[in-house]
Amino acid sequence: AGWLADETPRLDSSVKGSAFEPTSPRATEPVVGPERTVDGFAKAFLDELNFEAGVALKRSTTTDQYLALARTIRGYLMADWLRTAERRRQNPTKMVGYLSAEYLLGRQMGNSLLATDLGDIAEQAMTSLGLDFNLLRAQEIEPGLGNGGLGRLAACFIDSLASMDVPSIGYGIRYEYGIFRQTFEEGRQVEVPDAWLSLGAPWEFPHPDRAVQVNFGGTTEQYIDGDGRTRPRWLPAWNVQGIPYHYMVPGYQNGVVNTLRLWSARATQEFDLEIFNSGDYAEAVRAQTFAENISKVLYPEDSTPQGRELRLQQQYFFVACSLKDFIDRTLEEDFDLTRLDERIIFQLNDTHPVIAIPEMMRLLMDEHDMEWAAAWEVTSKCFAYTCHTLLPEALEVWPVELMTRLLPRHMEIIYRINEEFLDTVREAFPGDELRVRRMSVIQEHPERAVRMANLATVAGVKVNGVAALHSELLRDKLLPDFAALWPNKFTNVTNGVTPRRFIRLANQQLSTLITDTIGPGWETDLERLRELEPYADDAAFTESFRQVKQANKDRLRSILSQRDGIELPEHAMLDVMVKRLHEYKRQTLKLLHIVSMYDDITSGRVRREDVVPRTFVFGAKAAPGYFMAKEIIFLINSVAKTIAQDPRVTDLMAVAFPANYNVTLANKLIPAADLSEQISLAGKEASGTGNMKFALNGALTIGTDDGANVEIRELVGDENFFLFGMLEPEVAALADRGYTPSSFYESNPALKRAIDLLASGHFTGGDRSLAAPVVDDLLYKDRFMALADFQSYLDAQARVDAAYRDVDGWTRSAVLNVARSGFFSSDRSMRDYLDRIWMPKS
Ligand code: GFP
Repeated sequence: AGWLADETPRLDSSVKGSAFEPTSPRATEPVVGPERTVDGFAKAFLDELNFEAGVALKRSTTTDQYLALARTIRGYLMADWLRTAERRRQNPTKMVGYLSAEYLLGRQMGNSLLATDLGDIAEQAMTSLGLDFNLLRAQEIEPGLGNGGLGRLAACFIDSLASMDVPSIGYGIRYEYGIFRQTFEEGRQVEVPDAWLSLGAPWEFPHPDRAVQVNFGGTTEQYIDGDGRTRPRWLPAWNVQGIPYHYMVPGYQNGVVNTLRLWSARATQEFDLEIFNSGDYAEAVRAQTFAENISKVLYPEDSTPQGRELRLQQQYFFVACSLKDFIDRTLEEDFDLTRLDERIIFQLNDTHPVIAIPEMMRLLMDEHDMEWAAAWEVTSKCFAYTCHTLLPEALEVWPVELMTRLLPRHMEIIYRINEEFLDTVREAFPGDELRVRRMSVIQEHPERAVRMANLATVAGVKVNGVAALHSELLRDKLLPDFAALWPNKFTNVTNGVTPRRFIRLANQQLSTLITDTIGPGWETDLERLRELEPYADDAAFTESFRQVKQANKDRLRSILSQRDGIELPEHAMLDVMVKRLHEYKRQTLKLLHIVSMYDDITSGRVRREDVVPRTFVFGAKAAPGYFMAKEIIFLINSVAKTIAQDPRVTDLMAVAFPANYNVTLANKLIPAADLSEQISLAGKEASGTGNMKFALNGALTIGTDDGANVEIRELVGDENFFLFGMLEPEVAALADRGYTPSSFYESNPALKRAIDLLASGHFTGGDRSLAAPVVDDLLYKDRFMALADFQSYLDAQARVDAAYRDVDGWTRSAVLNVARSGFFSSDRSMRDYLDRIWMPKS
C-alpha cells in the first residue's frame, strides 16, 4: 500500500510564460476508440451520459442527450487525433501556421460524422435507444467565430489541410460571443448576443495548464546585458493570460485529425479577495472583467476609440499566444531558432494578425538573444500575407499613438523595419521621395499610423490575392510600388470551398447521384466532377438531377416555414443573394430589379403569362455600426412585406429574407437555388466563395466580371453564365470621367420608375422618409454604380427568364456548372499555397 505514504504537496505554479511541461511517463498507451458498431456506439453514448454527465437516460433532457452524442462522436476521433499529433512529433517537418482572427466553422457534429463515416451507425444507435437523432443534431449552436467569406475561407482551408494530411495548425481567438444573432423588429435589424457556449461546449478542450502570458502597455528601456551589450527591453504595465482551447479538425475519412487552437483571455490575477471582503464587489473583479473583455466578442464595434483599442488588443493577444506556443514547441525538440523557417510558415489571413511580424522580432531578439540581422533574416522567411480586399478603406492602419501606448516595443521595431526598408526603396529609386512616402509603413496623414498591409508586404515572403483578377489589381492598383520593387513577391491563389461540407453534407441527394454516376472518391478529387459532363445530355440523369433540385427546394420550404414562418410558393425559380450586407456587393441593385419586376406586373406593362415566377431570397447581416447597410435591410424587408400583401403579384413573386443567415442556413439554401446572384461592382469583390458553392450545387450565376466570377465563367462557359455590367477598366474610366448617377436615372425610364416607386413610400406605409436614406444615396452618390449597371442587369435577367423557360436547356447548364467547377475545391487552393508560397519546389 505504497500509495498510502504521504503525498507530495502541490507546487504552486502561477503562470510564467508557458507553465506547460510535459511529463515523461514510461509507457505510451495504445490508443483505441470505441467499437464501430451500433451497440458499441450506443454503449459509448450511455457511458457519456451516465458516467460523464451523471444523468440517467430516462431523466435526461434533449440537451444532455445532444452533449452526450457530441462527446461520443468526438470519442471516435480522439484516437486519430492523438495518433496524428504523435506522428507529427516523431517526424517534425515544416508546418503551416494559419493565423486568422476568424473561423466561421459551422456546426461540428455533421462534419465529424462525415469525417468518421459514422452517420448511419450513430443514427441507428440513437434509434435503438428511442431517441430522435435529427432532433439531437438540431440542438447544436454553430460556432460563428467569423463575419463572412474571410472566416468561412479559413474554416474551409483547415478542413482541406486535414483532408490532405498537411502538417498544420490553425490559430485564432475563442470569442465568447461570435457574430451576433440577427433578428428583425419591424423590418429593422436587431442584434442579439450569440451565446453559442451557453449549453456547454462539447467540441472544445480547454488547457488552462498551458496558459501563456501576454503583456501590454508600459515603456521600453536600454540596459546592459551579461555580455556588456546595450539592449532594449520592454517593461510592460499589465498582462493577461491566454488559455488555449483545442478543437479537432478531422480530415475526410483519412484517419487524420489536425488541431485548431483558439485562445481565450483570462486575468492573470484572480479577483482581489481583500477588496471583495471589504464589500466592493465590482472593484474586486475589475481586473478580471477587463482582461476577459479581450476575447469577449468577435470584432467589437470599432466606431469608438475604446472599440478600436480593444480590437488591437485582440489581434496582439492571439498572435502573441500563438507565436509563443509555436516557438515553445520547436524548443521542445531543441531546434535552432535561426532556422525556424524550416519548421513553420505563418500565413497571415488578412492584416488582422500582421502584428505577428514585430512580435516575432521581439521574441527572437529580446527573449532568445538574437541580433537584429539574424532575427530579421529568419522573420522575413516565416510569414506570407493574403489580402482579401480591394477597398482601400479596408486596409487596416493603427494610429502610432495607440500602438505606442499599447505595444511600445513593437512600435520601436516597426520604426526600425521601416527605416531599413525605406533605405532599400531609396537605393532602388534614388530621388523618388514621393514613392518613399507612398511605400512607408508609417502614414503621415490624416494621422500618423502604421499601415499593416505595407508591413506585411515588407516582411512577407509572398503576398497573394484571392482570385486571378484580384491578384492582378492588388499588384497593379493597390500595391503597385511594391510590385515594382519586388515583382516576384506577388502571386495569386484563387479561393476554394470544401466539397465535404458544401456538397457532401449540404446536398446529400446530389452527392448520391454523383457517386452513383461516376463512382466514389470525387469528394477529395473534385476535378473528377468533369466525368459528369457527358451526362448533361443524358435524359435519365438530367431527370434525376431535376428531382434532386426540387427535393432541395421542398426541404428549404419546410425549413423556412418552421424556422421563420415564411411560406414560399411551391414552383418558382429560386433566385438567391446571400452574403454580408455591403454597398459594394450591391444588394440594392437586386432590390431595384425586384421593384422593377413588381412595377411591370402591377402596371400591366408585361402580360402575366409572360412572367417567369420567382422567389427571391436574401440572407445578410449588416455590421452593427454600418448605417446604410441597416437601411438597406429595412428597405428589403419593406419591399418583401408589401409584395407578400399585394394579391396582384403573390402568384408571380415572393421575397424572403430569413433572419440570421449563417453556415447552417447556407447549407440548406445553396443546394436549393436555381440562380446565384454575384453582382458586385467589377473590381470590388476580391473573390467571393459563395459564388463557388452555388455553381457546385447546380445553380447558374448571374454576375459581373468580378472576383472569382471571372474564373467561374471561363470554366463553365459563357453560355452557362449570365454576364452583365461594366468591366473593371470601364468602371475605372467612368470614375475618372466623373460619375453622376442621376443622369442614368433621368435617361432610363425603367430605372426612373423603379426608383420613383421606391421613393414614393409605396413600400414603407406611405412614409417617403423611410426610403429616403437609400434612395438619396443611390441618386446622389451611388459609390458602387448600381444605376450605371442597372440596364445591363435587367437585360441579363431577361436572358435568365428565357433560359429558365427551356427546362432541358437550363438543366443542362446546371449540370455543366457542377461538372466544370471542380477547380474551386479548397484542396486545390491548398495545393496552390503549398506550391507557390509555403513549400515551393525551387
Ligand atoms: C472577403 C472578400 C471576398 C473573399 C473572402 C475570402 O470576404 O471577396 O472571397 O474574403 O477571401 F470580400 P467577405 O468579408 O466579403 O465575406
